[in-house]
Amino acid sequence: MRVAVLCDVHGNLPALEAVLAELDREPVDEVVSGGDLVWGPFPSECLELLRARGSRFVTGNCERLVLDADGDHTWALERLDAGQRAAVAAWPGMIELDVDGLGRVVVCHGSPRSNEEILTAATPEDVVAEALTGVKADVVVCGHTHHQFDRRVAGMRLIGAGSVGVPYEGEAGAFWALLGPDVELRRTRYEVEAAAARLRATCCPGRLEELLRSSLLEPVPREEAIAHFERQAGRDGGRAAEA
Ligand SMILES: [Mn+2]
Repeated sequence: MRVAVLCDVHGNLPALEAVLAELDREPVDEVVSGGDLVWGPFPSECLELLRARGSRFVTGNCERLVLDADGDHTWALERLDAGQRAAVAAWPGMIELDVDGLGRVVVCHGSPRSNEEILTAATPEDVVAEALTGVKADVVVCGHTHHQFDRRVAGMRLIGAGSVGVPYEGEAGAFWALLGPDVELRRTRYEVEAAAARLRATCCPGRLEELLRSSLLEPVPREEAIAHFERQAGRDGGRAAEA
């Protein structure tokens, strides 16, 4: 069994289309959306593309912001019909899968206990272990921090799937994870200048221009993004300075 985990699409339809085109060439048994799908320029279109694939969905923190019509997120909510809103509201915080070669896999957004938990490539091991307390899994796949990593902590393998739509990898592309029989951290290339024009044309409000620039057009270095997330979590850069 092979599973594609697509996190943090953030309504970036051209990026999602590029990944799904790759999955047409290399089919998988399951597609799992790891949250933060529907805040961004093409919420309805991204949702429908994944529904058409029979995807399973985990909720992210941005799904709650959209459903609560929080500030700029109101725009995305207005693009979802009643059926779509009900579907999004029902998404679980995590899902479990059995993947040959990997064992019991948990897919979540921030961590199994919170879709706002910040786990990075540099998060100290004791912090990760505490976040995973009580979790019964061989592999935990998370998103939310928009960069890829593959760590072994507390007897488990912790995977950062990266972000399809708004990656902080120091290079452009759509980043995701392929599970089974091992874990492959994947990057799908696409035309980001053309994509940016399509995304801008939606007139999606909020930080779109800043997100496009920092993730795709002039990508900030990965280490800078990791240090930013660690500071945001109150951890003063974690191990990023040593990385
Ligand atoms: Mn998130």
